[in-house]
Amino acid sequence: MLDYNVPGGKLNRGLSVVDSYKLLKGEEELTEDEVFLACALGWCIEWLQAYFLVLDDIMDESHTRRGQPCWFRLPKVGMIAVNDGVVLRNHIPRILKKHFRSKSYYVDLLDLFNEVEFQTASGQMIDLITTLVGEKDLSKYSLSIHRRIVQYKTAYYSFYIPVACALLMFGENLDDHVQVKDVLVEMGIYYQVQDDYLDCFGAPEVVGKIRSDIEDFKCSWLVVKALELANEEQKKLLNGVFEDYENKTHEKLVKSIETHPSNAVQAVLKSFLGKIYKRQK
Ligand code: GPP
Ligand code: MG
Ligand code: MG
Ligand code: MG
Repeated sequence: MLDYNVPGGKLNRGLSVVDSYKLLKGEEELTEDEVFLACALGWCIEWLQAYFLVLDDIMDESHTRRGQPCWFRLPKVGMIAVNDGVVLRNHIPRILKKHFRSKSYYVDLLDLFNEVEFQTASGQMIDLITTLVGEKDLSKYSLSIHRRIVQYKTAYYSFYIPVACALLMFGENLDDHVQVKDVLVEMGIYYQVQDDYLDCFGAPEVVGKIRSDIEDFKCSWLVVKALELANEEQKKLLNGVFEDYENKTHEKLVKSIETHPSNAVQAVLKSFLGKIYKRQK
């Protein structure tokens, strides 16, 4: 179950802990112990992601993930996948306890993972109740509700938590990094807009999953924008609108990153942004 669900993704989230920590240290080489701890935190985030995806695929009635059938689609698995999700989730505090219990930032790490899980589940809740099958009430679909959904269901666990882990390991207090959080949340929103776009226009063999947002009647960025712009040749139009959105957002994020006083923090944020700009999967 672990081999099927934990590896196989892009590992952006996990690797970002290690990359961010390296950038924060600057010239100084990482010790073997530091590399190990940063990797352990990176894997905790990949475990968290595996837990979310196993359950999200059941809720979204998806068919494939990372180029293979969704875990719950395997005949011998089915709804046992719900318990597997819980088991995946339970690995996180166990890994943290094993490797971090003596650290001064242990409580902050536990608190961070708990808070981010709550934010993600809250986002998932709004995603699901906005999408009530049968209701098909488009009047609820707006850019502001879309923004709220994607901020909570994606941005915190995909963008904020990797950098927050690196900052905690580096001895920082997260309350001193509100600007970093704001930039990462914006980046996460952009990432989920890309996900919405790729759900419809991406190549399934590259993205690794078969589209499902239209069938699921999801409050996706595409429908929200289409509604805003209304009628005729929406598909063609949306393509152009997305490119425009991608370029403008990138420009805005770079500008906002460049106002940060620390070059190391700027490097952390820019390296993360570099990983997702114009992504194909
Ligand atoms: C992505 O939404 C959001 C998640 C995977 C968070 C799930 C949260 C839970 C508490 C289970 P998505 O459905 O658009 O992702 P994908 O396109 O990868 O299925
Ligand atoms: Mg979903
Ligand atoms: Mg999904
Ligand atoms: Mg999606």
